[in-house]
Amino acid sequence: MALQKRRQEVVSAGVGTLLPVFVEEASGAIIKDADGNQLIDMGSGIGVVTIGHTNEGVVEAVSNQVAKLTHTLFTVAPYEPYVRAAELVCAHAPGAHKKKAAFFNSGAEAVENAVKIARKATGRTEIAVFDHSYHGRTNLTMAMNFKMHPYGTGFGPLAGSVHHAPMSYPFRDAEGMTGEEAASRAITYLEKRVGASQIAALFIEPIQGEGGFVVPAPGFLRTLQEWTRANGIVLVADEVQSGMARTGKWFASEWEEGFEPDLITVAKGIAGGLPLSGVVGRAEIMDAAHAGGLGGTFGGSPVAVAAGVAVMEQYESGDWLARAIQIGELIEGRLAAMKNNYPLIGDVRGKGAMQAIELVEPGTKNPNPQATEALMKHCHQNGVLILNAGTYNNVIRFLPPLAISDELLHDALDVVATGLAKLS
Ligand code: PLZ
Repeated sequence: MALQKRRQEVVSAGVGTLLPVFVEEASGAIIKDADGNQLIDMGSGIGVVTIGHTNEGVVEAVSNQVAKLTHTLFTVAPYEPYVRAAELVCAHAPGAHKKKAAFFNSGAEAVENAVKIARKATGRTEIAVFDHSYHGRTNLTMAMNFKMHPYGTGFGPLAGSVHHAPMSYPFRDAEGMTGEEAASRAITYLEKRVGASQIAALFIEPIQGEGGFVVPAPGFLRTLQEWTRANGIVLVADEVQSGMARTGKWFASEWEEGFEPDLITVAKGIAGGLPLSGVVGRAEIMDAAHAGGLGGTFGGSPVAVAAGVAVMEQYESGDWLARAIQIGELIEGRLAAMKNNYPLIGDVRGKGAMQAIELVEPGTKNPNPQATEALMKHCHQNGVLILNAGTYNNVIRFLPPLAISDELLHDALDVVATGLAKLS
C-alpha cells in the first residue's frame, strides 16, 4: 500500500502499530479506513473515546472553543473552561473531603506530577507500585511499569526510588486468597524492603489496564488504604485507563467500598479524544506544591478542557454510566458462555465496559499468547478492532465506546466466538 510505504520512509520504527490500516474517520463505535472498510471499535483507542468517536457535544464544544481561543497558557493568563473542568472532576472524584485539580497533557505526565506532589507533601522520596502495573513511557514512569519489555528495554538508566510490590491477582494467586491477605503480603514486602516511613506515595490502578484488566480481590484496596493512612503515605489511584465512566462509575475506585484515594490521575476518557490529563485529590496535598512548581505549556489547553467539560457534563446525567453497566452485562454474559464452551478461556473478569478474557493452555493456567495473537488477528481480519493486554500477552480486553449499540456488540462478540471455535 502506498501509504504504508510513505509511513515507513519517514515514521520512526520505534512507533509500532497493531493494524495495517490508515483511519480516515470515525463515529460512535465505527471506524472507517482509507479504503472504505469499516471496523467495529472494541478498544476506544485504548479507553479514550469512551463517550464515542466524534460525539456531537464534544465536536461542538471543541469547534466553538477553537474559533474563540486556543492558547494563552493557563499559568500565564487563565481561562474559565479550565476552572470548570476542575470543578467537575473535583465534584465527582470519590470522597467528601475538599479537593483540587491540575491539568496536563498525557497520562504519564499526570503520573509524574502526582509523584512530584506526593514527594513535596510528604518530604519523602520513595515510590511504591504494583506488579503488572503500567504508568507510562517517560523516564520515571518507565521505571514504574512492571514490564521492562517493550517499554524500557535499552532506554535506561531508569529513575530510581521505585519499588514494585506483589499485586492481588485472583486468577493467579493461591486459591481463596483474600484481598486482605494479598494486601498484607504487599505491605510486608514494602515494610521490609523499603520502610513505610520512606514512602511518599503508593500507586495503584484499581483495575489494571495494560496488565490485563486485573481486578484485585475485594478488600485489597481498602486494606492498602488503612496502611497508607496509618503511615502518612499518599495513596494514588492511577485511573488513566479505568476512570471516567468506563466501569459504570465515574471512577473504578468506587467499586471498592470505603476506598477514597488521596490523589487520582485521570486522562484518556476524560476528553473524548482530545489530549487532557489531570491529577485530582485532597486539597491540602494538591496545595503542597509551590506556585510555579507545576505546569507545562500545553497542559489543560483551552480546547482540551472544553472537550473535558463537554464529556463530564454529559456523564453527569448518569445515562452514560448506566450504559456502561449494560454493556458490561452483555459482554460478560457472552464471554461467560464462551468460557463454558472453550477451555482456552481461563478467566473472564472486569467491571462495566472494561471486560477481559485471559487465554490459557486448556486445562492449565499456563498463559497462551499464541492463541491470543491468533484470536486478535482473526478479529482484525473480520472487521473487529480488539486489543490484547497482560503481562503474559494472553489477555484480550474489551473496552468499546459507550456509544456502541447492542447489535454491534453482538456482531463483534460473534466474531470473537467464531475465532475461538476455529482455534479450539
Ligand atoms: N496509566 C493506567 O493505562 C496508558 C498505553 C498506550 P499516556 N495506557 C496505554 C501505549 O502503548 O503507549 C496509561 C495507563 C495507565 C498511565 C498511562 C499513560 O498514559 O497518556 O499514554 O501517557
